[in-house]
Amino acid sequence: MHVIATAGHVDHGKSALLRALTGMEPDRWALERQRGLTIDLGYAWMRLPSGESLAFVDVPGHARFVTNMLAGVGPVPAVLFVVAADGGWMPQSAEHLAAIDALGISRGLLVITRSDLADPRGATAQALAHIRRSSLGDLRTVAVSAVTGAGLQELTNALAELAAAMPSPDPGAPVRIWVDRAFSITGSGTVVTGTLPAGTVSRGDELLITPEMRPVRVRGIQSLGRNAASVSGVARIALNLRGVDRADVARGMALIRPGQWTMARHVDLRITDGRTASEENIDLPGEITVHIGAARTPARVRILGSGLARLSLRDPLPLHVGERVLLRDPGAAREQAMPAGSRAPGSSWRGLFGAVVLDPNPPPLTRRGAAARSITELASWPDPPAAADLLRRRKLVRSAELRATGADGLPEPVAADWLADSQTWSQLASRLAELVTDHARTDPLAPGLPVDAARDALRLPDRRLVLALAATTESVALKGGVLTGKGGTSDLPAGLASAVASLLADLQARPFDAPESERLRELGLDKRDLAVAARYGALLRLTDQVVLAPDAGDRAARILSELEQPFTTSQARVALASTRRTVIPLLEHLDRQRITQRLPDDRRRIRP
Ligand SMILES: Nc1nc2c(ncn2[C@@H]2O[C@H](COP(=O)(O)OP(=O)(O)OP(=O)(O)O)[C@@H](O)[C@H]2O)c(=O)[nH]1
Ligand SMILES: [Mg+2]
Repeated sequence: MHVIATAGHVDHGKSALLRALTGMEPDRWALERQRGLTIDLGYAWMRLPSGESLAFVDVPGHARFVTNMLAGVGPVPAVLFVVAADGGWMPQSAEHLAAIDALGISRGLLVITRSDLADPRGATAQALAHIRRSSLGDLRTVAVSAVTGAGLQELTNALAELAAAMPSPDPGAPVRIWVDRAFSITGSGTVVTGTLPAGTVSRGDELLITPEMRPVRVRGIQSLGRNAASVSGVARIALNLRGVDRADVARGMALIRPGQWTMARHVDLRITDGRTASEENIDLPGEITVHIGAARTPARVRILGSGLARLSLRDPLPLHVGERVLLRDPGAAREQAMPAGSRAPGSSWRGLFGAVVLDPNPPPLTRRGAAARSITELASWPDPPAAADLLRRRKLVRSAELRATGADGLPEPVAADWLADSQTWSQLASRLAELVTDHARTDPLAPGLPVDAARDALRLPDRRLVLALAATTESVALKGGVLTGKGGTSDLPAGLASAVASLLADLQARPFDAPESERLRELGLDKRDLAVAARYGALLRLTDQVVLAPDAGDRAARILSELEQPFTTSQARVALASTRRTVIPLLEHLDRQRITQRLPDDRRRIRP
C-alpha cells in the first residue's frame, strides 16, 4: 500500500477528484457535503491495475482549516497537488506548497482539475513554475475533469508509476502511528485511525499513547476496511484498542512502541528553510507552533545562531534525530490570510519554516558559555546526526537512551549498558591512573584506592564503569577489591622482592593462613616493608602484621559464596582453612569491600 495526501486551494476539486477516482466519499460529515467544503480529513482508497492499493488522505483547502491540512500531510510521503484549470495559482496553493516544502516531501503529481471549464495550459505552466522551486521539483502533470471523466485513466497510470517508484519502508522500523481520528464502536470500544509510515503493528501488541505514555493493547486491526493480523507501513490503519477510553485519545497523540522513541520536551533543530532572512539571523518569533505527523504543540523558541534553534515544547513529542518538523508562526499566517488583494497570490509563504531534529534530548544550557559551545558543536553535525555525534555531547549515556533517539551506529557498551564517547573514556582512564598513583603516594599504608572512592572522584554514575576503566588502563590493577598500581614482586625495591616471594610461596599451600610474626622476622620483613609491598600490589595487607597474597580477597569471596548463607566466623574459618588471627581481619576487609555484609548477630553473607 501507498498513502498519498491531496493539497491545493479551497474549491479546486480535491474531493471531487477522489470521488471520481475511487468511488468513495471523502467528505465524511453531513455538514461538509451540505456546504460543499471539506473541513476535516477524509479517507478513500483504490486498487491499481497491479493489484496494489493506494490510500488517499483528503485535506481541506480553506485557510481556516490549515491545521487539519497539516495533520493530513504530515505523516504522508507523497501528494496529489491540485490546481483548478479555471482557478490558477491561489493563496492556499502557495501555503500548501510551503508546508510540503518545509516537510521535505519530494514525490507527487500535479493534477489540473476542472479542465472541462478552462484550458488547463495556463494553470499548468503557472503551477509548475512555483512547484519547481520546492522539494517536489519537476512534477508529472495530468489534466482531468471529475465531471466528464477526461484524464482519469491517464491519472491512474501516472499514480501506478508514482507508486512503483516509491520506496517500501523498513517493516522492522520503530513504530509510531499518528492518530488522526478516534471514535468508539458499540461492542468493540475505542478505535483510532492513522497513518503508519513504517514498521509493523500486530494484533496483541502493547503500545504507549503519547504524551501520557498510557499502555494500550491492540485488540484488532483493520486496513482499508479489512481485518488484518498485522500491517506494515506505509499504511492507513484503524486500531481497536484495549486500555483506553475514547475520551482519552485524540488527534495529535501517537501510538508508539516502548523504548523506540525519545519523548522530547526540548529539541535542538537546524532550520532548513531557504526562505529565511539569512542563515545567521533567523526570523523566528519567540512562540511558534511545531507540527509533526498529525501532531502540533506550541513551543518557545531560543535562537542559538548559525541556523540553529532550541525549542521548549508545551507537550512532549515522540521524536528521532534527522526528522523533519514544520514550524508555523500562527501570527504571520493570520496576517497573510488577510484580505484578498493585499498580497499577490503566489508570493512565497512567510511564517512557515522547515527544520531537522538534531537532538531530541539536549543538555540544559545553564552554565556560562554553554550556548556558544552548543552552537559550535551542533553546527558541525551532519544531517541526520549519528550516534557518535550525540555521544560526544552526552559523554556517557545508557544505551537505551541513545537507541531511543533513532541515531544509527550505536557503539558497544564500555560496561553493562553504558556507552561512552571514546575521547571521554580515554580521559577518564588517564585520570584513574593519576588517582591511583596519588593515592599510593599520600597513603602508602593503605591497600589501594577503593573502587567507590574512585567512582566518587571521577563522578561516575556506576561503579561498574570504574571496574571497566581499570580493566582497560594499562597501569592500574584491581586487587582484592581495591585499585593499585600494576606491580607484583618484580617492581618491588631490590631486597624486598625475594623476601616477599618467599612469603607468597608459603601462602600457596595455605592461602588464608597469614605467616606468623616469627616467620616475618626470619625473612627480615618489618611493618614498613609490608606496607610498601602492599602498595606495589604484591601483598594484601589486612593489619600491620597480617598479610596474604594479593588475590586472597577474591579467592575467599568465591569460597564463601558457596557456603550456606549467612555463615558464622567459625564456618568461614573452617571453609578457608584459616586461623582466627587471619579470618577476622580478612572478613572485616571483605566487609569494607562490600563483598560481605555483617549481620547484627555477627554472622555474614555475601552481598548479591
Ligand atoms: N465542472 C467541474 N466541476 C468540478 C470538477 N471538480 C470539482 N468540481 C466542482 O468544484 C466544486 C469544488 O469541488 P470540491 O471537490 O469540493 O473541492 P475541494 O478542493 O475538495 O474543496 P475543499 O475541500 O473545500 O478545499 C464542487 O462544486 C465540484 O462539483 C471538475 O472537474 N469539473
Ligand atoms: Mg474537499
